[in-house]
Amino acid sequence: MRPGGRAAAAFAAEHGRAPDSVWSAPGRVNLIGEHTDYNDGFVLPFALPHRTAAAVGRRTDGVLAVATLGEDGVPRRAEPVRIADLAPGGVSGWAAYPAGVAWALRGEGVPLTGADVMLASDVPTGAGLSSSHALECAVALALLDLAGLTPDSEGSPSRDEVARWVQRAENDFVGAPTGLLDQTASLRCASEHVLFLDVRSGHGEQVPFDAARDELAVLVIDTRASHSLSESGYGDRRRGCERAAELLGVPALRDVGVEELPAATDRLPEELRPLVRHVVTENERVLATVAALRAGRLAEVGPLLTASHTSLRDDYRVSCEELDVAVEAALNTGALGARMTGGGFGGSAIALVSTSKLDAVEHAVTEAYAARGFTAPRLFTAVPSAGAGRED
Ligand code: GAF
Repeated sequence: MRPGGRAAAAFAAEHGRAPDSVWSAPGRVNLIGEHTDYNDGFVLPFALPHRTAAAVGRRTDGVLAVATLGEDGVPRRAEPVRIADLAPGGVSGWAAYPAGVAWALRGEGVPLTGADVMLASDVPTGAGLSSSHALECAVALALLDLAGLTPDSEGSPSRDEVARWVQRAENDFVGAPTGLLDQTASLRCASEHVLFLDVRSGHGEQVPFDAARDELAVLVIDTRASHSLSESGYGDRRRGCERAAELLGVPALRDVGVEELPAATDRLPEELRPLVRHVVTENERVLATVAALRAGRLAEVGPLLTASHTSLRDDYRVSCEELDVAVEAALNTGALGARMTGGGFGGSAIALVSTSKLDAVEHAVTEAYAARGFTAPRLFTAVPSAGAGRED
């Protein structure tokens, strides 16, 4: 059963009544445009078929009571909290994500009278595929629904506003200094398309993406190497970019043109130069990828993906051995391109592979991991799927 059905059934079993509604939101892969979002740049994600569902029922006592369905089908219950008492640092572990969303919505004046929430998910966790944002977006939409608000309809916040609220939950409540890529992807992506998002303006264009038409597939390789954005070097990279922009006298690194790159990097301390080089060239690669997709030349995207990985590995330094081995094994077996996706330091890689070579690439990656004694990777192909929405 899909997460929506499982969440609804578990809610009914737990509370003896049907939920008021069920909302779900997908995880994502980012085709290209990594570590550009907090530099006001360009990203190109698509939604995974994997989703997190939130079944909700109204309460009137101001309490938020959340449970999540384990793989064994047994609900794990978080300590119920009074929404009025929520404050950053007050909730830890997985329960901080739904609590952070309620805290952010409360801060925006959304009237919350309390809620029972049952979560169910098939988004791989800790895989850099945005499971936390899928959870937060599903909870945000479900709580908004209880307050009589449906994003993008008359009198309700837009999906972009909800993305910013979810970002606040993540940054200020959970304590992970992430950008806008993941929430926006989860909320705005559409099936059969990648979302070309200009993070500065919020302008998004749905670009058709049908790899199967060219007998290609996007293979997702979950390295199962640990990935934690709040504890990793993510914040260091982000601060480095902000410092570089300040020294260059621009609002964000987005404002450095590729032709100005040599002169700009000359003006910076040694350690900031590779960060700027990555961000500026990555934005260019997103634009080149979009141009190739618009022209129907999907195969041209392969080398751009690989160049992105090289830049993330050598300049931005957010890759790791497991990601590099996956990318190298895929490329050596004939993938058109491959790269890490998401924040890095573990998590997942993607490879653009001809369908005739899929088995060989999967085998090569699995063998390369076994030879190095790494935990076996999880592999699946993914097509752009629907963004967040109501389940029933
Ligand atoms: C993580 C963050 F959450 C995103 O905001 C983004 O910065 C990404 O890493 C890197 O592109 O997924």
